[in-house]
Amino acid sequence: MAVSEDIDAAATAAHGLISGAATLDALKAAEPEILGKKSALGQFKRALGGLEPDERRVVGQHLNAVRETVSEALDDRRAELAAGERRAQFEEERMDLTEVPTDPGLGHLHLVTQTVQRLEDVFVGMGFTVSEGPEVETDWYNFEALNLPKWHPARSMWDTLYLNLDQGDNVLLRTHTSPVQVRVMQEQAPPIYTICPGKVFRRDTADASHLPAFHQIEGLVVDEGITFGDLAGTLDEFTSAYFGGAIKSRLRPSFFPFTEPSAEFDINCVICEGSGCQTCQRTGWIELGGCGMVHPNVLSNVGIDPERYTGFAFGFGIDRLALMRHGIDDLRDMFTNDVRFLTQF
Ligand code: FA5
Repeated sequence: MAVSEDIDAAATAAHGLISGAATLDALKAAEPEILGKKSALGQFKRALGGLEPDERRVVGQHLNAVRETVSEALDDRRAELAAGERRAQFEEERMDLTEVPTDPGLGHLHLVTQTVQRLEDVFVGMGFTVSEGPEVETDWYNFEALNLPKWHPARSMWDTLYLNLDQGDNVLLRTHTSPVQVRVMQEQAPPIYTICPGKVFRRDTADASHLPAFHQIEGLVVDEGITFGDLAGTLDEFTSAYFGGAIKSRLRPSFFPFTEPSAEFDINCVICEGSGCQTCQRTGWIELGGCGMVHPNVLSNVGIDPERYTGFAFGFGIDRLALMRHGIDDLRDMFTNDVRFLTQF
């Protein structure tokens, strides 16, 4: 039948267009010519109306079968080209993750860690050991054992963060490193010469000289015959070992419930070395921390005989110490983790 042969010839041409399209775009551009209304196969469809009913049925069936084959071939080719183009794209965008940068820019210890290590070196050189304690404490270690019963007004010196563990106000984030001295005294009989560095927490709003989480270092000595003179000498020795011989320390009367007598200790301003400048408000001195002779009640609380032993303790802020030593304006700069700042130290 002549019409059927023409249809087959048109189908062959259509398959030729399909397999000849090398890209998805080319295939899309050829689609009107393959199965579109104006394509040969499209025109046969329109011409069916002019045939006799019998012939129309036969030719119609043949045309439908052919169009279906062409349509399937078109779909297959489209999928094949799409997969090929995706593969090519992946290949082009593939990243070589084994690539090693020529300058990996090795990091270094954080300024606070460096400061802790330097402090430890100085005190270990003076014969102290290093002790650690938990950051989550009970009220007893953080306050009661340190001669701060629940009703003591001096508790307000430490704005405390309590943990909600259904235990009332019993579990808290330690507000200072002083609870570590209690733990050391419980575990170890005198003589004790130790320092306790660590992280502490307070409900303080962050500003240039305050952080809600900061670092302290505690010093504790308990032995026979320890006097206030030993405390002053140790702090002075530490000051020149850490800051250099030009910087001296001094003690001013103060109050802490766990030491009696108590003092604040100041050092010569590290910026002007004592001559007076803006940083030290022209006094030549900067406050570093608190200290004093361990209160007899604290010794009794941990089972050490205060008639036989005496001791001293001191505690100061490590972050503020690093700030002073390096002339940093704002404590917060140390923890916003801007590498441009951190790589300076
Ligand atoms: C104490 O915490 C006492 N435990 C110190 C002590 C130990 C006294 C042993 C006597 C014997 P104070 O609350 O003053 O004391 O804190 C000590 C130091 O921590 C301060 O001098 C300061 O350097 C630092 N500090 C306090 N609050 C902050 C804060 N929010 N951010 C950064 N540093 C702080």
